[in-house]
Amino acid sequence: MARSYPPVSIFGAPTDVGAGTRGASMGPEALRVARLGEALAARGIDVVDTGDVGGPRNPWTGPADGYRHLDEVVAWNRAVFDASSAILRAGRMPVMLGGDHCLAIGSIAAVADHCRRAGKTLRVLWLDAHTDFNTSAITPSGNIHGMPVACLCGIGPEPLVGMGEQVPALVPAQIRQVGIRSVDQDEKRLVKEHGLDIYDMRYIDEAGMKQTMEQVLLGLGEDSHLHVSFDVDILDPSIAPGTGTPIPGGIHYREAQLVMEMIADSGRMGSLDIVEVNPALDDRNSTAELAVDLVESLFGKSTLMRD
Ligand code: B3U
Ligand code: MN
Ligand code: MN
Repeated sequence: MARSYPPVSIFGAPTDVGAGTRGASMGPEALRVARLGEALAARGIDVVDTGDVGGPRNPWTGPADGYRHLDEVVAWNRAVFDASSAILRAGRMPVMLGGDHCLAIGSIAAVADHCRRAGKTLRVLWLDAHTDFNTSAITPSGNIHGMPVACLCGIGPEPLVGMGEQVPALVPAQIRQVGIRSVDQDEKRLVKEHGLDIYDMRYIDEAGMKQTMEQVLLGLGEDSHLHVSFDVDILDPSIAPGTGTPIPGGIHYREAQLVMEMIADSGRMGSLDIVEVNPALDDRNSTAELAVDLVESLFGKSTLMRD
């Protein structure tokens, strides 16, 4: 049976201010060139592309007090927060095209406020090679794309932690992380301390992706809003080379399709980030094309005749 989807509003946040490698700022255009909007429209979804939000240029300076480009990261996240909030208020599903993963602070803070207003229970599915749970005290890089999950859980600088009305935006029990295989030494201690629910590559290898995703999606109900934050570096670099911090040993094509298909089957996805696509490192836009292929599955396209 075909599932019907709420209307979708795509917007881009073309910046790499949170990253340590330049180029994710070109991600939104790469996803458009790969025909993301057209692919969703072809599935019968009401989709509009509202264009890009704006923000400061990347000054490409070093870290200060443990943060690189903090002011710029705050400005971009405010723009993302405002765009996501407006889309949610209009009763549409925001699809944020990054940009680097620091932008999920703004998108998820907006979703957290929306869920509180709407009486919905928010669950965040963080698809990533990294836990992104660093702080200024323990970061090896100062890059804020390594910190968004900590900021959303209330650990971080005030302007990022207090992006929305609900502070902190999330508690760790709302988050599921899948595909993890790169966690810094002190970050490991912190994720354990805060009890993050992590399905790392070893878990996936042992349990298989079907059981992993059953576990991840357990407990979602009528009143659940599932936010999917899709960092393309969850994918193995052999199939997704166009990303700034590729880590070997990632999930492969069929596993990735199953992740997306099982999320689609849950029927609970209410918002989405697609981040860390870096065309400067890509092989003829193949990573953006793969991301679009996977997002089609996320919106119910099935390899067999189930849709
Ligand atoms: N954990 C490292 C690397 C990193 C995190 N997220 C990305 N890279 N994309 C750091 O710099 O925090
Ligand atoms: Mn990430
Ligand atoms: Mn990552």
